[in-house]
Amino acid sequence: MMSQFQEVLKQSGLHPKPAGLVLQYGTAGFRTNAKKLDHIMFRMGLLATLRSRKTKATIGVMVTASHNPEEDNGVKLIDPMGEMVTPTWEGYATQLANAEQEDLLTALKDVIEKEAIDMSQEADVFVGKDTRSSSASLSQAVMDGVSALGGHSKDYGLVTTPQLHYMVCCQNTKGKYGDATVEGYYSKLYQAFIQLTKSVLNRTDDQKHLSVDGANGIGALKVREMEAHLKKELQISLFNDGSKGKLNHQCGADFVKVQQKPPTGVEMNPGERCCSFDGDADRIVYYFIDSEGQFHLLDGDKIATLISTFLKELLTQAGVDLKMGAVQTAYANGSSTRYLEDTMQVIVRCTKTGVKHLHHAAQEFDIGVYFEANGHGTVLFSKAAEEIIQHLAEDANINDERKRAARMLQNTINVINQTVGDAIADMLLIEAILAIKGMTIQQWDSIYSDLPNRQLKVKVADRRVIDTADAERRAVSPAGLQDAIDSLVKKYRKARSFVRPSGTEDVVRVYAEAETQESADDLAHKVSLAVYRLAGGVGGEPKQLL
Ligand code: G16
Repeated sequence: MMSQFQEVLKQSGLHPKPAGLVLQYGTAGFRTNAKKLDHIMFRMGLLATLRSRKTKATIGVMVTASHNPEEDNGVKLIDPMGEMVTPTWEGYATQLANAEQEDLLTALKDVIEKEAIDMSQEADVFVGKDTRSSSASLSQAVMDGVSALGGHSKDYGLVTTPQLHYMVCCQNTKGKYGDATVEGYYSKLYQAFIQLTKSVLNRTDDQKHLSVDGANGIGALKVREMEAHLKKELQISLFNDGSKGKLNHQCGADFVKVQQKPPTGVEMNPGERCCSFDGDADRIVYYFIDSEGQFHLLDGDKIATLISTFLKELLTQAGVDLKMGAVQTAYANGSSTRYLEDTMQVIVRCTKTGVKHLHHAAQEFDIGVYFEANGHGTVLFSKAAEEIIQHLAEDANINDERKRAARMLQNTINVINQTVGDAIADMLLIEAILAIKGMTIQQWDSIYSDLPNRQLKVKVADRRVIDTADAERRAVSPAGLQDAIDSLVKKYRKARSFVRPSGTEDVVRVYAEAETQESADDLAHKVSLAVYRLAGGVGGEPKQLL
């Protein structure tokens, strides 16, 4: 053990922490300019090794800054079942990240002591990275941290974030969830997709065609890899494949969702289905332009509605009574919440932003459909629900309709990545649902109409001055901010607005929705000004949208 600590001391000198730099484990791990992250990566390698010893399982470390610009990077830690690490360990991550160089060993020993970790235990860490130019050396720093503490790392190289979550889960369930290889991942997903769509006769090439914006990132590489498996049952035109454009620049799911316009670099014909991935392929949004050239976005809320409708119909056909719920955040469009609750009679929960929160809430249902409006989401099936469905699919005494529905539910379970939101898996599920229901993207879009909305960002000196409550729907500090928002909201019809500090970028996010786009834009602008004035805005007052 002594020599492990000596090795940590020696190696940490090669990954020094800039004195005084303080970073927080945010919505999805650490995230900032890549130049500030070398020591963080080394230390997360140390922490993942401890977590592996504590849980006696394989832990994942994904080097990515997802939707952020190319210059940034970040790290997401993955727990044994493929879920996010627990809040206590997020706290340790922050503690280790911020210990000054000379205090690192003390901070490390503190975690070992608090968690009573047996340092002679084996430790295994899976490491993956996105396509950012900084990712290679940063993932090496993670592996240096693992080896300094005597752990073993397995380098998966370039993978999407959800692929690494999947590998970790497969490894720790001893193959029950699938093979812990990229090939195993494709094979599980495409087999389920082919099973789901095989009963749909006479699909035209148009119906099988989908344009994918790969955000110039890892998702593009992986779509290419998977394409051959799909046997032309899905014909993909891939744009923004990274061959020329910059990662996430004017493209990708975040750009499309926030700007509410098509990405650059994608050829779009009226009525054609298109989708965008984000920088690490854990988010997806769909969209199309109509014959008048108008842009229509089908975001995470519309995806959740489509999937919930499909599952509910299958459950009815299969004749099983399982408790289904939907989980959203404050960003969910008011129309989507009303549709799910009033029309579909589905229980809806609202949590704080961050899939870790949604995932947790979704576990309370037999079937939990969780999606953030930004397109990050998946579906969770409880173990009991999976067993009921499996029994039914194998039951010789039920009629054909019930059996068919039960088998479809089984294949739906297999095409979904239950460990985390996954753009590729979600895309296959959505394509299968549209094919099975014989639905066009226009028909899907018309399930309900979104309330016009707007998202803005405000720069403040320290975004931590904003504190929120009620799943981020109310600001409790700074004083006067919520009152200002309340009195602004009253001036518009069907209006709602909230603000929250981002956990991935150094900004405060502002959301507003209202009956008209003009009102939503105006409200978002006025709330931004209130944030600027009351929360210490910097860099010039937010400008009115044109
Ligand atoms: C991450 C999280 C998402 C979250 C998003 C934005 O996404 O995984 O759950 O919605 O950040 O978070 P914030 O508003 O706090 O900046 P990704 O795709 O960037 O990893």
